[in-house]
Amino acid sequence: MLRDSNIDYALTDLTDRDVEEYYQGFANRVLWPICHYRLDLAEYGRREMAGYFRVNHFFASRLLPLIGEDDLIWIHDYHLIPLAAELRRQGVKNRIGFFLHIPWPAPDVFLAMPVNDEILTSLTAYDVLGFQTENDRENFADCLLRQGLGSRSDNTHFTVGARSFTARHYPIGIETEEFAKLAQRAAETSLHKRMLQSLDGKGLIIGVDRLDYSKGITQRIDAFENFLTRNPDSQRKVTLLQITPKSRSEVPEYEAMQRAVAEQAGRVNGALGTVDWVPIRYVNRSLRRPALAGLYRMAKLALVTPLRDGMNLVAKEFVAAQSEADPGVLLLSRFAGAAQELKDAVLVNPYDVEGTAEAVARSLAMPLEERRDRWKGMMKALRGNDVFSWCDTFLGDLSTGEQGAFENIV
Ligand code: GDG
Repeated sequence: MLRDSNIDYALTDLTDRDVEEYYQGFANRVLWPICHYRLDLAEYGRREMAGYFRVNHFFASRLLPLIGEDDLIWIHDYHLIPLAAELRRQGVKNRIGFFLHIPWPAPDVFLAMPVNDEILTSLTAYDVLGFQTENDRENFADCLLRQGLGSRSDNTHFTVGARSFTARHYPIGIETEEFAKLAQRAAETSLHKRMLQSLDGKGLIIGVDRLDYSKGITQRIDAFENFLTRNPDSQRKVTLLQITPKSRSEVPEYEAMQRAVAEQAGRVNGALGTVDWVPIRYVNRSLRRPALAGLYRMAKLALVTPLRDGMNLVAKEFVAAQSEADPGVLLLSRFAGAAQELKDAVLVNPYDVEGTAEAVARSLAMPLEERRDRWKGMMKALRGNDVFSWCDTFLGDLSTGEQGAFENIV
């Protein structure tokens, strides 16, 4: 057990086999691609599927002795979908909620996954299911009903046998005010001054994403190249800083992508760069949070163009980091959950490289008044739903309702 201020962390070890089958295997080579509409990348293996359920069973048995009678249990994300069903089997009657941070795909995609019934049935062991957007909740409901695994009395209430549960959307927020203050303070640091100096008057465009195929990084670089080629006057006037910390390097698709993005950035820089101007600065490692906040604030434009994203917190952080007097523009994929709330962003289809390039040109030329109007609209949304209200709303829903045994899972 590890204690940090008022939080106790219970830690447990996994074997190499567990990590390979459960985490790298089923979670990241089946569920992640399926939920991001990449059927082509999903690799099903019986061993990995069994590993996923086995490790969730193991987590449940480790958690069991720590659960108090009145505890609310809130489980997060796709690695842990079967955890409630495992806890129910071991006799837990507490209220249990689940929040899915990633998208829930359309039924034709989800139902292509071999163990889709087991995954859907496991979800019915929860009392409250949370999704990022209404679209995700509706996709989930369509899957459940299409498979005949439950019935629905209204938008949010579902019944499966003797049990009922609710499924709602709870768009996740950020610490809006704290992030804004962090960005304001960052403008005073020496890193910030050095960065400004190195830009030498050129406009900064920023992209920040974990290295992941769902984030649309290669399409974005194509769009930026297209923008520079069609707008030669902008060459030498802007620089794209793409910050892309490595992630999941043990999974082959990620390793290949690491090479592909570095080569692509190198090719664009070779083709368009000059002795004193580099179009793309590509940083393949993580920055400290205050530094990141300061860079967001310095940027005239953020390119947040995932092909599919549950929410995308970078979009929200970028907006919160802007100065009211001279805010930058957010160019946002309509396939990010954040697009449902940030309607004042410049919304793009990231698959449309030329359309995105045109939107870059429009955003860079946007008059101050329009930038301020859009920013105000987006800040209103971020203040109205920050991470604290997200948490309170979910836990409020989880704490109201009956405790009950789960009878359908055998
Ligand atoms: C999943 C869902 C959903 C990134 N680079 C650095 C850094 N970051 C931070 C960002 C942001 C976070 O990582 C990334 O969050 P996202 O939401 O953009 O994306 P995922 O990691 O894929 O998160 C997503 C999210 O869960 C929450 O529900 O929005 O849809 O996929 O906070 O700032 N932080 C630091 N240095 C970096 O270089 N310090």
